[in-house]
Amino acid sequence: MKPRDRLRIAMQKSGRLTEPAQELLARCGLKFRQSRDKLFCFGEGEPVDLLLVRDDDIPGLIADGVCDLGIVGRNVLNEFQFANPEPGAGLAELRSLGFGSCRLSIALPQDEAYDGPEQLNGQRIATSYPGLLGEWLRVNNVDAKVVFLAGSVEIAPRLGTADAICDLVSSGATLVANQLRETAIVVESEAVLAGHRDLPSDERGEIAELLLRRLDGVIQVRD
Ligand code: PRT
Ligand code: ZN
Repeated sequence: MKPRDRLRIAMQKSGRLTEPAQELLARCGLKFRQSRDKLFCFGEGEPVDLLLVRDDDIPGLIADGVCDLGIVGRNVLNEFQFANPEPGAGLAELRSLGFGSCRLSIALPQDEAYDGPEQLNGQRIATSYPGLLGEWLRVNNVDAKVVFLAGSVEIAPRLGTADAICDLVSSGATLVANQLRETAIVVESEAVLAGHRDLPSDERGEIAELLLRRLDGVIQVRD
């Protein structure tokens, strides 16, 4: 890969995190010119560029060195780290950003009582987060079957393909609409700035440090 002298930040192209991430970078004094393909935004002023991608691709792009930093949900970052322990180990949550709050939770059909994790023994749990759920099951000593679904996880119990689900929840309205009840929190999530545990040792590292300082200022003012 060609060496880069400009810092590259990956963020979600279109979704819940897009607008707040753009706003945050603007408050850090960064300005970008959008390219026609909308994949790449060239930074004006500072040597910082943006790559606009699906959120799920962000940890892998950082691990592969295509980007230096990324704005992504902790749920996505941690899932990558559990599913890919080798490249994932080099990644770290550098800052929590205070937006995109949600939780990855286990939910059961509304009419089922819940007395604790052991109740999930032998159950089928549908999720898009097999790494995080697997870790929670291991820590809680539960022997359950993880059923991977890429989307529409909340309908699995009604379809009979799973007994419970493990999915993202914010207001809880989706669970209620699907006659489900939140029973255990696996991860409390929000948007985070992800990057390599060690910042690059060249000019990009210096720019990253400057950005982190500005970010701390912005976060402090907001809190
Ligand atoms: O296209 P791309 O892959 O980039 O987008 P995406 O569809 O995978 O992601 P997107 O935009 O839906 O979410 C991006 C990130 O926002 C997630 O990874 C989380 O970190 C965060 N986030 C915050 C949420 C929610 N809140 C949330 N409520 N992500 C998803 N949801 C879902 C939830 O699973 C439920 O199905 O929204 C639905 C409504 O939630 P309730 O509880 O308010 O009903
Ligand atoms: Zn996604």
